[in-house]
Amino acid sequence: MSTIVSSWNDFDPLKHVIVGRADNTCISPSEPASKAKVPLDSPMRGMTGPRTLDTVEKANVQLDSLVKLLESRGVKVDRPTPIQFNQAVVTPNFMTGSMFGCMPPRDVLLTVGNEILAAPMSFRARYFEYLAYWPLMRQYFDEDKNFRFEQAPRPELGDNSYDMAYFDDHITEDILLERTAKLHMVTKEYEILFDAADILRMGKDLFCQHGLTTNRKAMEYLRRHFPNHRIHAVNFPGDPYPIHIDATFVPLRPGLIINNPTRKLPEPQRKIFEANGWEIHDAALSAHTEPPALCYSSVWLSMNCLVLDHKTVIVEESEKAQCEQMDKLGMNVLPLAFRDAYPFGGGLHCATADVHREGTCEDYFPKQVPGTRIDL
Ligand code: DAV
Repeated sequence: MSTIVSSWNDFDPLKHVIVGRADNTCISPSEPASKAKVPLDSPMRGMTGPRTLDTVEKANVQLDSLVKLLESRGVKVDRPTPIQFNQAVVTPNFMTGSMFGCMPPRDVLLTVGNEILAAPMSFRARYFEYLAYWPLMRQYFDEDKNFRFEQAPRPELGDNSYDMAYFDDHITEDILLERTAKLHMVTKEYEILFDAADILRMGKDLFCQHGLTTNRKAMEYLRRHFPNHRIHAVNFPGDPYPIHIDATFVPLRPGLIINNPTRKLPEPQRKIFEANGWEIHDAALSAHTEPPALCYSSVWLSMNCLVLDHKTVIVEESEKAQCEQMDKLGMNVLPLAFRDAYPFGGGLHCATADVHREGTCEDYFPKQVPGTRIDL
């Protein structure tokens, strides 16, 4: 038997990856957590139902072209099995009218070494999304005797899990900015809540964004679940809808990170990077002033790139400034059209989940300093 699953970071040479599919994706009904995510002025507010077939087909064309590009670079690609997402989710604690989709595997699957940990998820509509990945997980389990196939505690996601009074008629973006800077999120500390895309994997250190989809209890859970790792809490004031770290803080290779210039890592949290000689660069501005129609994410998907190795990165092709910046930083940039896929759950990093990268669990931060560590 050979090793199928092994990945410790987002930059070592990529060998095997899961790429999502757009089939059957729904705009799910408003719920406590997504109310907080869908921007106040978005036409998506109040909209629900399956996405139109022409938009699904266009997104799949671009997802398929990502698959072709990866395969041409020698990367093995697996795909999830879309389920009928246009069905209600009913549990003892909540009901909601539909599921979401399986375009962004990064949100669900956290790969740490020989383990893939399925996240609890913080949106009710995404409660059963893991099922789209279970056929692959079963296959890896059969083929790789060291694969640890794990699921984080399933959350209740009842009304106790959210601040149900977070949204009222007087809410404004300024109020949201004030609250998120103070770490007052719509998700409470009632139970362990995280999406996998809030966790940045860098060898022995896991940096977790405290935001709408990941709470402090999740970090404490990760500390106990991964006893050989060091768990850090980071947050990025400036984002009224903080969700997922991968359009905010993105490593390109050991020692080099780009940070969203409108969501800067606070000074005390920068110390660990400075102490270990890492450079943090402001990311280039997006070429766009608006995301595509009916998209949950911001224009900052410009920095949501997929690193293939320490010198190669796939970037959305219209993001010329971002491509140029990465080129100057010494990366070989592979541009790829991907904006038709954005509304289905994000950019190039979101649309993928690591199965195998070369390399081992390195210590990139031998000098640990207070400021981010949840247990220091
Ligand atoms: O900037 O809207 C998108 C992250 C998606 N995984 C943003 C964050």
